[in-house]
Amino acid sequence: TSKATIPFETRAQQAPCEVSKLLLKLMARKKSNLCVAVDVDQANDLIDLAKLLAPHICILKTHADLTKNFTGEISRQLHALAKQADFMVLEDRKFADIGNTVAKQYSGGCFEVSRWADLVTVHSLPGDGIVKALEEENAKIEEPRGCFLLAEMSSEGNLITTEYIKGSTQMASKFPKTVAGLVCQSLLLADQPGIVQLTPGVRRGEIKEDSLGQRWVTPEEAVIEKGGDVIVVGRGITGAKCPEKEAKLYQEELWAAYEKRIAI
Ligand code: 5IU
Repeated sequence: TSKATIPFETRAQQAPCEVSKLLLKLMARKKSNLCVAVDVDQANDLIDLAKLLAPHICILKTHADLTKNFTGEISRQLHALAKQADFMVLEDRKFADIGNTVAKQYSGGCFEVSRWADLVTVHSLPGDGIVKALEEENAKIEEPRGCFLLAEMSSEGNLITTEYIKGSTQMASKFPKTVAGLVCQSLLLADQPGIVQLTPGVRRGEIKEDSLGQRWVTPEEAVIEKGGDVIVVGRGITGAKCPEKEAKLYQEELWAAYEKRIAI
């Protein structure tokens, strides 16, 4: 049976990756498969939005490098809020260098990502060393940590091929403790219930693309047709008049789609 029709609670029991297990349990407990991409310019807006959106999300996704004043104090606040309000933090860093460099970018530098992000995104392009680097760094941290490997992208004209996708899924299978899931646009590794599928490019309404190659599908398409477990919504929520109300709408619609999917 495909993982798409197995409830998150059941999948949690079968997940070899600790963060994946915790995430799947969190989603079931909170009835939320919504991840909001909070791509905002100012760190204080990031914290304000995190507080507002907290009840509706399973993951808050950051891009620390596009937010001004993203200091150690901000990351500590975010981390504390995540624990208190029961969500996870995903830094969408898309690491893409050799392992030795990524280890330093992940644990050190100006953001010290491994201190505060439960999860990070990483390109499979450089090969196994990049995941090995994260695995070694994670061994130094007490809290569980994991990553999402990029298998597919939502953007028009991206260079990812079927061979590349296959290579990424094989890499994910090689590091079951560290790889919590895949960022993808279709159901992959359907026989591995612990591999959580993160699907960006989702927006309610009539707008289907932006001027820079992003493509959006509806919440229901993302969950049912593409097999997305955690759905990433950015501007659909952060650009709304009332982000909190909008987040609630997305949460309800996404959860209903998930319930429909597991009933199939
Ligand atoms: N994101 C994508 N597509 C991808 C990957 C990441 O949109 O294939 I990998 C990120 C970029 C942005 C968020 O932070 O997800 C989507 O935001 P919008 O819903 O505003 O397009």
